[in-house]
Amino acid sequence: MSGSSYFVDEIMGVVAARNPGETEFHQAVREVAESVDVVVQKNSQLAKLKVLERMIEPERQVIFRVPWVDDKGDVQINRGFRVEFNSAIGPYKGGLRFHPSVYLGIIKFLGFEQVFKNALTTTPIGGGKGGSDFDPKGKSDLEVMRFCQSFMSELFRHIGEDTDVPAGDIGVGGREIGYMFGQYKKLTNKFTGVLTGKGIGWGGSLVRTEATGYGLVYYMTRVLQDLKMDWKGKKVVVSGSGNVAIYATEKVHQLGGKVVALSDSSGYIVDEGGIKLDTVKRIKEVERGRIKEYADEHKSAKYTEGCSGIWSIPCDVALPSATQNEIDGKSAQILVKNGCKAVGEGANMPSTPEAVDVFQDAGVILGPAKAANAGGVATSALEMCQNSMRLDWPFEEVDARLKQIMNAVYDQSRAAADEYGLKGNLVAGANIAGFQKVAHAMIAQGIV
Ligand code: NDP
Ligand code: 2IT
Repeated sequence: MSGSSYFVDEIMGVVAARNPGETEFHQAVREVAESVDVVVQKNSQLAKLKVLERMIEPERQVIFRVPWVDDKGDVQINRGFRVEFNSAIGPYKGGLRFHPSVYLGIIKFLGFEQVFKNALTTTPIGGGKGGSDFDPKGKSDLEVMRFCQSFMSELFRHIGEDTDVPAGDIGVGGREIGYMFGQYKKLTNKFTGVLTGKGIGWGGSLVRTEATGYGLVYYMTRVLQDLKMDWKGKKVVVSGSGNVAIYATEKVHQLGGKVVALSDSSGYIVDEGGIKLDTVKRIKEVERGRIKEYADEHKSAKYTEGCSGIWSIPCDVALPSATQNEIDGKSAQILVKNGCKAVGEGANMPSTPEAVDVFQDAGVILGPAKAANAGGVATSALEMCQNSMRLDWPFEEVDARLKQIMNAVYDQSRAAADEYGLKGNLVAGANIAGFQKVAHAMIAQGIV
């Protein structure tokens, strides 16, 4: 794709001038602008009503101080964010990320992408994102609790079950959601579906824990079908070893594939016989340890320091599920050279623009994050639905709905790509389909 169109240049000029230094946000906007250029050229109303120009400006952004006291009695100060990006099709919805790299540019790229992703899910949710530069790694449960309580002591006034419904992302799982929910309930005296990813038995939905990883594999099953392939006997490399990576691995194994590698920010493990997921779940979910410990327990496995080397392992399918820009152009070239046929983005924006070009030029099918990892937020929407009804659906029902949604995400993206003569370009297809749905709602609701 070329960024040379007048429309794209104009959008990018505005984004760069108004959001200086926020490079991840610029990257996310450029990709969407390049994809929807053809749509805007065809429909003069979109240009006249400045629909994309409005979409790139968040409806509301909140930045706040998060003071807390560590176990030594020292005062710590972090920064909290919530960016409420777009509410055209429903309440703001999107996760909270706790990671030392968090700054406004990360939250804005995530919030912007969430708008289109959520539109693709077929459920009525707008887009938002939040988080903090707090690092949960190495903190005690009590420190995490005190941080979460302080974070919610400000966030609570901006959210609500019909306004903005946060959830998890990197560094935010069931433990953190529990502490934040407890504080929200105490401050408001209300038990509502204000957060998703809650525990089972107190408002959480079955399948939400598994949903992003399972959904990614359901989506990639459709990609493989188009390539006249299935998972049986396929070698799969998954990066990360958190929530998304673990449940993507579980579903690949259930469908007959073999995941041979996982990673964390320190390094990666290779186990050619197939990753033993019970060990990973214990190390990561129970002990909160490092992936290196897997190789100490399983002599069949080898650990290597540094995470980018994971892409040099030959595989049929790659599922990057750690973080943004984890596959650069060079890593993409190695994957292609080693015969990788398809890439499914479990993480948000894991492929750099150079990597995307390499995959597309080589005919490797790329399932973009907005579509491929939409199963997590889609199941959050199902949790909201169950909370509103004050009912809990069985596992099989939520899983069947998730599968149905992932099929719909895929069908809409493929149809949009076909309509604009971009057959097989699921990146453009997802961007166009998501954009059209949000644009339609924004136009109907006037200039607000
Ligand atoms: P977790 O916190 O559970 O796990 C994150 C994993 O990625 C860990 O293995 C972590 O390693 C690794 N990682 C994080 N940051 C970096 C980094 N800068 N460099 C290398 N590795 C890193 O998060 P999730 O599994 O929930 O999220 C993973 C990705 O999936 C993110 O991009 C997230 O936005 C996306 N996503 C998550 C959804 C969800 O429902 N949870 C839904 C849709 C997308 P370490 O422990 O060393 O930090
Ligand atoms: O990136 C994502 O879609 C998520 N982190 C999940 C958000 C949610 O609201 O479930």
